Amino acid sequence: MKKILTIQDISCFGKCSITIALPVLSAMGIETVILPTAVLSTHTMFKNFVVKDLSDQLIPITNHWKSEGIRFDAIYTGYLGSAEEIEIAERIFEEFKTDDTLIFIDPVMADNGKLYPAFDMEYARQNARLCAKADIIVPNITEACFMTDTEYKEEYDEAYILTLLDRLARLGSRKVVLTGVSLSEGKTGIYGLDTETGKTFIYQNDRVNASYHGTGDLFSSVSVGGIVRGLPLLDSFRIAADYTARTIQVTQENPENPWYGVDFETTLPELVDTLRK
Ligand code: PXL
Repeated sequence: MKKILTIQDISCFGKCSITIALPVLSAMGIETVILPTAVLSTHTMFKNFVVKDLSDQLIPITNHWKSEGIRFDAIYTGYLGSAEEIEIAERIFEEFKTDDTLIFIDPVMADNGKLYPAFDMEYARQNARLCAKADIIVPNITEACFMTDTEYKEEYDEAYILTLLDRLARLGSRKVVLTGVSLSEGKTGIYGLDTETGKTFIYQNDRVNASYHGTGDLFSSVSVGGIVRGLPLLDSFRIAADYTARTIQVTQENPENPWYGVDFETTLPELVDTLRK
């Protein structure tokens, strides 16, 4: 069975990071190994959350895995929480990367033009350094701007996206994929660049007018799951984008109107059906 190691926090309540990656990747038929960087009572959009940092546990845990000869087909990082955890993630890549290990980085730190509460510019610079170690990075436009010192724009054209892709490519990842790119009214999607061939790729789906926490984690989990299952890159991103949009739509229709996370539990069987086709 394919194995993915995912390194991110556990937000006990709120549906994001590991509480999305683990169920989604498992449902996709992938053995999912978790390395929790911290335990939070909720994700950071709630007030008064409490956190237990687990940085000092990460190397002892991975040393044990190393001694057991455990290997991974991919390592997927998301929300890391501190500069120290970024450094530890780098060390883990060095320890576990083989020619067949995909390094997939979602440099979770910002959205809508702003850094998340826990982060500053130094963290953005560290994340940019981490991205050099990746095969694939999937920042949103805000994260790309922070990592490349580019002005954030709410309204932009294709030339702006191509400039961002070019600057991201210079960070060193083999493939760079911008998420949340909207190039026409009512559409959103991804715009990617393969830095080895110079070829760009694009997928746009219908935009659902709502934003929820954890949708980036959902998109990344399905994308890396598809790639590790052996699907072509663009098919993986297409399935992930469609599934994320569908899940937002279903969440919006839920009369309980959950604000803190998406109803991926409702749509997971549809994802599994899609993969069977
Ligand atoms: O969904 C990204 C994410 C993951 N983990 C924590 C977060 C966030 C976004 O804010 O707060 C703890």
